[in-house]
Amino acid sequence: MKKPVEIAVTGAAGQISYSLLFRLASGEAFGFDQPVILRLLEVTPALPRLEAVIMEINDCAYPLLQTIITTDDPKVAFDNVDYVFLVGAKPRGAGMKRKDLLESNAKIFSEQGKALNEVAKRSVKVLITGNPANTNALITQRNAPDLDPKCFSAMSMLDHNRGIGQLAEKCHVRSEDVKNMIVWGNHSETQYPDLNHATVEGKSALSLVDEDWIINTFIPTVQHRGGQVIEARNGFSSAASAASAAICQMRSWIVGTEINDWSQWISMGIFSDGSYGIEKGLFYSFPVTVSPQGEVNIVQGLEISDFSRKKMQATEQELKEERATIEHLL
Ligand code: NAX
Repeated sequence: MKKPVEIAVTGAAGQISYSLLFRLASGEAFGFDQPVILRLLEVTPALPRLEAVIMEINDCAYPLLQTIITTDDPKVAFDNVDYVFLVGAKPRGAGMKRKDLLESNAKIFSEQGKALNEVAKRSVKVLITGNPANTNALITQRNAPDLDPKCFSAMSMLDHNRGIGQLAEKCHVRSEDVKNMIVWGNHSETQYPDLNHATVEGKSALSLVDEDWIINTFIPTVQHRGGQVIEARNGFSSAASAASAAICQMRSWIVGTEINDWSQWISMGIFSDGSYGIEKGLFYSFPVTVSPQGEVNIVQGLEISDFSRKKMQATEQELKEERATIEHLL
């Protein structure tokens, strides 16, 4: 029997976690021979609601699940932890300005960054899903100066998978026939889903779909998909697909992209090293490959058109503006 891995999830009583926790406990994310310990963080008023989720997890009798720890203290949740899903965040309330949302989440993620810095394993992998995910990743990382910036990534996998889904549907193929999708930039409506390097059954995507569809249908559909889901679900945001994407991104980060069925490249919001002229230190979504040892490498040498360059710069600019809003908390 392998030694258990310790997995922390924040926002554990929320919508995304209601899908995520069961899949983590079943072995889907870390392997069907890998025992797990779940360390669940919630705000104090939500702890009773979390108890209901735990009752249901226990009722599944998952063989790999060793222990569940629940807490409202980040230092308890992150103690010696191997993997962290930062899902919990404050939602945008009615009439709330984006600046206020950024600030209130910045406080949450700076506290959690400090706790990770103090108590997490030095090899920890932290996936930030709570919005605004890229800027929350920046805040978490900057508040954890003793951890390697490579320990952090912001979730782009949902946008990446949305792009694959749209292209597969358009070309009447299975999602596994689509390779080398890219989402550049911020997890927001400025993100740039890029088909210039994508292939469908080995053929260039550009030879199968026309420019008008890419510009007027594909790009806006992927950019605004989150809003469409909220409208269709009467105000509730994507949950099961977000949990699925979190598992895809974390699993790819652990086992590497070579053995993935769904893509050779994935998109990850990572600490920019300056590739493609993107400012160093921003958490920006790049196309990456991951080695079987978990080393993330930005795909280099891609030809970037003028159209793409403008889109990549617009989403970079938004990230700089978000950073300026919360600069005092870094
Ligand atoms: P919910 O509002 O259902 O759940 C959030 C949970 O977080 C709540 O139970 C709340 O009590 C908890 N929470 C708040 N502050 C906390 C803190 N300081 N410590 C621990 N827990 C805390 O939201 P849900 O639908 O689960 O979405 C969670 C986050 O994911 C949101 O910020 C949402 O915008 C974001 N998303 C990100 C996506 C991405 O691709 N990066 C896509 C889906 C989703 O929109």
